[in-house]
Amino acid sequence: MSQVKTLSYGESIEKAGDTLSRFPLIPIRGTPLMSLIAENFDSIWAFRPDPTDLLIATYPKAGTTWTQEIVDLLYHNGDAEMCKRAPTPTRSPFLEIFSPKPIPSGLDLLETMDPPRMIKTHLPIQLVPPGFWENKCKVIYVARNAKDNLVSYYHFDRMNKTQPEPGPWEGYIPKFMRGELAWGSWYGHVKGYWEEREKRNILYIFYEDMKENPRREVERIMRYLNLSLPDEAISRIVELTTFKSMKENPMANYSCIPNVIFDHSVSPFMRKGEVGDWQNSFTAEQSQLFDEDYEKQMKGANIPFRTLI
Ligand code: PPS
Repeated sequence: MSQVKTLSYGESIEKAGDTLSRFPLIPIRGTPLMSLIAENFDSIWAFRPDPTDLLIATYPKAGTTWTQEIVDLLYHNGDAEMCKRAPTPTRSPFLEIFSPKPIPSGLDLLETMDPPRMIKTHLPIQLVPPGFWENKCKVIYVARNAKDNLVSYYHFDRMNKTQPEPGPWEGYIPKFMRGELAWGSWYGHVKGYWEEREKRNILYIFYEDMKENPRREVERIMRYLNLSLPDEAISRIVELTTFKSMKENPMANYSCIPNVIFDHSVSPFMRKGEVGDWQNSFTAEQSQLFDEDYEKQMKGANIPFRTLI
């Protein structure tokens, strides 16, 4: 058996130790991606999913982990113990992630699993491997309003020691606006999936809706997956996926990733989980400049984002 399969995810990261660094971004068809992802992009593009596989797609920090947990619980009838069988990135591999060996890549992990698999991606729609569309896989896209998404990404880039240094907050906002962060433009990302949602049967949901009425959104996801769970199982899922429950759940809070990658003392992965937290970071002037640019970049898109609920 290879070393990849005998080490836990966390142990493999500890072993990779010195080879980890803040990887530079390299553009793939105009989208900046971490260098190891860019260098391996051909094998990512060639990935052939099973028709029963589910893709959970998001711009980074839009509610991926939350949705992964909801889906896993739906697949397992709300069985909390079953959903603690492994940490999130093992239960639901990250399609395009490549890290120094012996950390398994997303493709390595997927190879060891039987379908139906729950696959995470941050790729913009034009970079999603064509096999997903050819096999008519279901896709859940989670979108979060730009300002909260940006604040969350800023704190994540501070604590994730494999992504480029975020630098000071005031310089980070224009980088986001110009689409220079890892996985590129938020604006292009949310619009790309929105425009294709009907043609490609994508379930497009919003972080703010999940916060406002989690039960309604859990039921929406359940129906999309053609599942039908009893009321008490749905209530359990809502309870198990509150911010507080997930923050305390070692299999959902990313404490599985050692400090050499995620330094939770800089900023916890489960940071605040709120709508409107952007108001604590943006000055009035920053907010106005951001809004003016937003109007231009989102002109005609008509995506019903809410920055407050
Ligand atoms: S990643 O790294 O892209 O997969 O991150 P992602 O999971 O997409 O986003 C992380 C943010 O989602 C918040 N989060 C939640 N909010 C509400 N309820 C639940 N259950 C929940 N789980 C995760 C997490 O706290 C990050 O947002 P911020 O604003 O930074 O707190």
